[in-house]
Amino acid sequence: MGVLNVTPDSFSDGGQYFEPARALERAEQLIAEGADILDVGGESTRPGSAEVGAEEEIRRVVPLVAALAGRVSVPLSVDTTKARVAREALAAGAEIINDISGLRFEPALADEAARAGAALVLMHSRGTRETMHTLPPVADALAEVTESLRASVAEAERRGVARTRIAVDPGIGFGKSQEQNVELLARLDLFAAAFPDLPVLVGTSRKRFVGALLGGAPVDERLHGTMATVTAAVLRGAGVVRVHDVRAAVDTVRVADAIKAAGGGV
Ligand code: HH2
Repeated sequence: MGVLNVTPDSFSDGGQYFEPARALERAEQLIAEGADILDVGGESTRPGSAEVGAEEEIRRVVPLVAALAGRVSVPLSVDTTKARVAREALAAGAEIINDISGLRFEPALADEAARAGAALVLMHSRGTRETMHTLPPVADALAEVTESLRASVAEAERRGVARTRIAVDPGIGFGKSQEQNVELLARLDLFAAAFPDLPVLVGTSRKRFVGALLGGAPVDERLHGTMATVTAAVLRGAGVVRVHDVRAAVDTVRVADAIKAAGGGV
């Protein structure tokens, strides 16, 4: 899954693809590099980022989704927590909604996914937009992530989303300590085993915990570290990896998949 942030302030690519023509060009580049899904985001979730109203998010995301839907063959995902944005994006041709709140912010988002027969990614996070990066970490991250996402999956199904249309994501970097981010990757097989029938999505790309493991590497020096996390995630059961650097990730996943197929997985 290739990331296409059409925001002025995303932590690693903010402002770069805010212009519609640049965004289309970038989308085509990500597909040429081998992305199987594009994830379009109109609101940054990085610590300290500004909240965007539904109108503005729709203005950023929906025309791009409509333009892409007519041009590309890969499924389009929209990274949003808002039911209205989801509705309009699905009407414009998106097929997947990626909700970093796991339906905690606007449970009605699941109604939109259900109505459209869309797929739904439920990511674990805690707290509100304002507090999710500053809450003290819980004692047992794996238990918290698993229990919370069980509730998210149940809510989605209660609102009519078919279980076969749901994927789960432990939400690396969202309200977890440095150690917990590493631990969640190390124990991803246990997380995957808690949802044996659902695909697991993992997003580690260029995140701060990778920089910290590399002694404080800035965002543009986290590529190799990110690919190590992609390898670990694939070997432990991730079915989808959300990345900015698609070219590198495609090669990494191909090799990791081969090692896994030869019995090297967990
Ligand atoms: N991480 C980010 C955003 N959306 N969605 C899922 N499913 N999983 C993730 O780990 C995830 C996500 C944060 O990264 P990014 O989009 O690069 O930055 P920003 O939130 O600043 O736009």
